[in-house]
Amino acid sequence: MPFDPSTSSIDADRLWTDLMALAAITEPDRPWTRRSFTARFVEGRSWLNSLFVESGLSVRMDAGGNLIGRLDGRLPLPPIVLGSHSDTVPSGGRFDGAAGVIAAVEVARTVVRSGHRLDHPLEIVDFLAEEPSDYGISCIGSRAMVGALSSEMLSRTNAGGERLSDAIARVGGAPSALGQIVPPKIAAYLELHIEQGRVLESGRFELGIVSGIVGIARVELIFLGSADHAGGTPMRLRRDAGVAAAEIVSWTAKQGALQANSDRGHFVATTGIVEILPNAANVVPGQARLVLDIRAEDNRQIDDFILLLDRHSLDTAHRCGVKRDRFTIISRTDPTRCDPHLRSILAHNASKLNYSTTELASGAGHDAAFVARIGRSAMLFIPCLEGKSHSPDEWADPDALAMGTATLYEAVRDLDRADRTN
Ligand code: HGY
Ligand code: MN
Ligand code: MN
Repeated sequence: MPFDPSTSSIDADRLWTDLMALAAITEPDRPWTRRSFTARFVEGRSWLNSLFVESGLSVRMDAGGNLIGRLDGRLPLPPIVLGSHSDTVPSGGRFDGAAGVIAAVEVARTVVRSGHRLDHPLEIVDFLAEEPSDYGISCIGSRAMVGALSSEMLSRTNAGGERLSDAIARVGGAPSALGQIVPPKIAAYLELHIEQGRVLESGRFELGIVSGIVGIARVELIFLGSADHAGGTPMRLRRDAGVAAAEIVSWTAKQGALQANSDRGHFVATTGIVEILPNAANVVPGQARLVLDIRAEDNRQIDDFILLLDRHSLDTAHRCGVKRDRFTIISRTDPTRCDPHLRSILAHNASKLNYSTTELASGAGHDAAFVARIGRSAMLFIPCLEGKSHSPDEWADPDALAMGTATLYEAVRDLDRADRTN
């Protein structure tokens, strides 16, 4: 069903125009790419800053590098917070993150246009670096906001040797203040996001109420063998790190499928990074580096998988005559349940607008998982075409974005009325 503008005061055309304008700020040769901490990202940030100001918001940057727009409320209450992220994966899409930030701005604009101020302040956050960054960590801004960005994380460097703390300062944060910050009090956090899966599309649901967000572990493995001449080295004398890597990639897919078919909820395992050195056609690979991404609703299932991977990768190294030089859990977030009260508010307001909804887990990680550590947090999904995301083919329908934004606006109004104490 198309979005019916007579049912909501949001401006669907303006919403779409702004989202496409932000999408246009991309590395020209790799649409759509706005990697955190790059000049393109900073250009997108400055565009957002102007949009926040134009929309009647006061703007600040917090110590963790999050861009925050604020509409004051009538009462001295903790803010209702909306947001997402404006950074992308390399060659990503136009909707992952950005749709949630622009929808939040449209909600704020609609509040201003209505002439009825909220009792609660309303804050719109563009969280810094939600995607896995060049410093090996994701959700940098939301971790910082809730006090979960450790000094060890801040000291990590990118390939160029820049420390994460210096990168945060470079984009306007104040990393040295992070040790003293007290996480902010919030009334609630709501994030609109594309589903990045196919449940809504295949079930023909207009919106999704997220029940929970998977936990994510990222594991780095390095195999060291011997780089040798591909022509002169007999097969039986090789110590081929590439073969060990290939075995782990294949094992991860098979073992991941087995785990996914157990009745322990959503489970996925991906070998997203495979680097072999020296990466030359006529050289037996002497080194291989893998980074695995393991996700589940059940934390114990992640633990079990890592244990199996540890054992299997040692056996594989032995069989291939190579050394397993590194097996490191580079990041780990726990599964997060979304707040039941907020889920019911989202569901109630979607049905008030006659939108069909279903509850579903999020296989993607989100800032909302960290914000849940400081307050009630929930997410609203809109469908995306064939579930595609993290790809230039990512697409969400303007009507879907409008329906999600209209629901977000009504939910904010509802929350504001209901929670005068909080
Ligand atoms: O990888 C994720 O789950 C998210 O899109 N950053
Ligand atoms: Mn993403
Ligand atoms: Mn995202």
